[in-house]
Amino acid sequence: MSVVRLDRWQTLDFDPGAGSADAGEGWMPISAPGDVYQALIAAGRLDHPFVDRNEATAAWVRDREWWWRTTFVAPEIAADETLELTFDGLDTFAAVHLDGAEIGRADNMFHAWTFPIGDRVLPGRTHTLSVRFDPTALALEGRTPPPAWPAFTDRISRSKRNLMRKAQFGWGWDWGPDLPTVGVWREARIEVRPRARIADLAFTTLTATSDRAQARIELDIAGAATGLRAEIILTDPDGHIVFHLHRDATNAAPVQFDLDAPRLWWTHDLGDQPLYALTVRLLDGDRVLDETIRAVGVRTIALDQSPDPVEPDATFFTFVLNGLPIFAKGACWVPSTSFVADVESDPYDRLIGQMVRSNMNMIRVWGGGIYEPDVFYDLCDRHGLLVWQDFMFACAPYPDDAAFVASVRAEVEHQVRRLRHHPSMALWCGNNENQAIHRINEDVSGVAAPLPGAILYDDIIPGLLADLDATVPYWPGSPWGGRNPNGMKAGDVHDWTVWHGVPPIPDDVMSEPFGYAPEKIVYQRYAEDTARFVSEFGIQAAPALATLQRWMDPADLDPESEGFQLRIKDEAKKALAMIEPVTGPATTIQDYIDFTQWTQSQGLKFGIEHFRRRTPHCSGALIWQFNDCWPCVSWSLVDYDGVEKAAFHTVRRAFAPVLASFKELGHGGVELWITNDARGVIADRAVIALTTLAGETLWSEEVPIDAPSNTSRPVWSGQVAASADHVLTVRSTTGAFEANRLLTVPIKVLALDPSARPTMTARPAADGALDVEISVRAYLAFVHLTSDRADLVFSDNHFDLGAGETRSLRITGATPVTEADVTLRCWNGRLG
Ligand code: BMA
Repeated sequence: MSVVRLDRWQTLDFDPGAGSADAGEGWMPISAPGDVYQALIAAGRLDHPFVDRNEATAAWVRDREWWWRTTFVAPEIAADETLELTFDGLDTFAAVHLDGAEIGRADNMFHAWTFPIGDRVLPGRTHTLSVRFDPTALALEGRTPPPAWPAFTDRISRSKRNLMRKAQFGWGWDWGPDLPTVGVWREARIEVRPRARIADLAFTTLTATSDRAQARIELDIAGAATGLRAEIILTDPDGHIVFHLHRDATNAAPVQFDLDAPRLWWTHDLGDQPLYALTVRLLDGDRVLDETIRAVGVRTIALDQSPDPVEPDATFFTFVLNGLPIFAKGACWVPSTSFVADVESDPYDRLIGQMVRSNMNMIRVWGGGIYEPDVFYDLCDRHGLLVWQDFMFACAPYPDDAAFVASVRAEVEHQVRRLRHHPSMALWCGNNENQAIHRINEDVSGVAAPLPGAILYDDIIPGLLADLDATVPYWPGSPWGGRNPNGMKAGDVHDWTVWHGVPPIPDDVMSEPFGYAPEKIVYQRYAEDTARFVSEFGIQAAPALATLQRWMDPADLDPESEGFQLRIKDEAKKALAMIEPVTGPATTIQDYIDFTQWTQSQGLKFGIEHFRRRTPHCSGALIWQFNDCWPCVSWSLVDYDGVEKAAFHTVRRAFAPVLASFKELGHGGVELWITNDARGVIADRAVIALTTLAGETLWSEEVPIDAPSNTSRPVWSGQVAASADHVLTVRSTTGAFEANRLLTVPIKVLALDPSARPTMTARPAADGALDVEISVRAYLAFVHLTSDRADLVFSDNHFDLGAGETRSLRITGATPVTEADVTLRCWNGRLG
């Protein structure tokens, strides 16, 4: 087996229909994986579209015909071998040419394309390979998308995005720029391959307890002939062989076997992530013809949808890992850059580390982006994060003609075969919001109609999964389940009452009209949510000032400026309505950043605490959205430069395995709840105190805690009158949970001492880190450190401190951190 990687190319654009691989001047070097924006930026033909107001200046790129060309020397092949040209991804409408002759076409960026070329090349000779990418508008000329939906009509009819199997967000989203990519966006190679080969390999855990697991391996050997043998070896994480089999390669029967005392794979909050190595070889005597190695995990995953015995007419939606029901804590993932081919700089490692640090155990790969590369799922396996994987359809009706269905079939088969062995894979989901938006449109128009493309989620995808991966659960859409796809009695819910003003759907019908007046979208409305699993909820916040400064013209650093508005892809008035009751209006850019970040952090804290208190009736809270694809104002917790917003830290605390939270009951009634997602019983004593902001204790009480695993219960109740000068706190006497607090009034009316300032001492720690201690003499809110450096990692940040309290934290960075790198800020009636 030999491989020639095709990573060096040249690219050039032409008028549609006028291009060729040997015409034109000014061919630009480009590597594969890559896209034409990268080539244009490097060649100085395009200013970076993320900088200043440049996005629109790249609009011409999509209307050009793009050619890519490269050369290769054809390798020798033996009689029992073939020569194949494989593109792991072509984006999107492509005609592949070898020495000037077209050898095939592609029209789906979500699966690999392979072309046999053995008969077309001469070993040792240099050949030319070229790919023509047609403008999507030309490729789809004359075709009309299925009737679009009001909110999406404009974008869909302009781009026809739902007619093409191409990343949907690239055409612009309510957090993303309109920058559709073009190019060889995944690895391209020429491979000498044996005619007999390992075509497919599947590993499945059928049952698993700590004593014994049952596993199954399925092998598909193409061109298997008598005399060839298959060898299967499974080694445990210490390298010991736990299963070994030699058999005739023509034997296609699944191999089922037991593992004694298996090392089970868990999410990072519940246990370890042991990975076994599965090696399969195809042997001709001693000669290895083909070999496949996969890291696999032993675990079972199921979705409990049994009736909830406590809440009438409702059913659970609870992930069960190795027999243990879990509360899924996490966020939705969008592509980490608009330039999805940009694998080298993709910050997967950092972002997934941040998810783990924020106590998340599930990540939802949202259906308007891409199927992420292997490295993403490998990291989820290694770090103990479950993956909810949408298929790539979002917020649109889709075609169901034969050609489209065939293309989707090829895509689903490819992706499921690629991803199913990952122990992190927890759910296959048909699409994002297609059924739910369709239903809203039906309700608003009063006209019921079939959902275009429903056959994909109801028939085609589940049909393929029944063959390819029957053990990981399938869910037809997000949200889905029950009488209304977004109803709260069954399945999952996208709770967009807060922010978007989508009315709550207790069961079947919307409970009120749409609207986003401040009182309609206040974050306290999360308390009305009675969902089984909230797979989206979120509030927008601006990124840190330094992030905006890195990308924007200083003249645009004003919330009213046109340049700033270009960074807000949703309606700007929603943020203003959102912050109004909490912080009051923002006039400066710094206010806008602070007020939106504070509101986001307090709103998500409120929501998560509510959802977790509903354990076991609710068993999941996935925030919209974790990350950004460019520097913008969005719902993300981590901005494009990797800087954590205030909410990152409040979410981290609210997602901690053991949570103590206050629930306001109205009329001054308050309860303290303990939510325990950890594996053991929590036995503790909690101290509850009401203090003034100056630090006087009005009363305090100590209560015993005895919280079994996977429970949430009230442990105390009392009366606390709303006051601008009081704060209710709870702390653990054993350190079993993080301290928490309840402010009974919004921050804008909190009677903070305007002269109070936090003080900070800093000293260098090992490896260039900086240890910091922050103290206050009177209560201060929103105490935090900012930095111009995007590489800094704060072990803690963004907290309130009570009178006389001190908080210690560590800051690490790519290079040594000094006190001069950070600025200490707080809210003491104003921000400074
Ligand atoms: C949901 C998502 C996205 C969208 C987000 C914010 O509906 O599925 O499509 O970006 O809300 O509006």
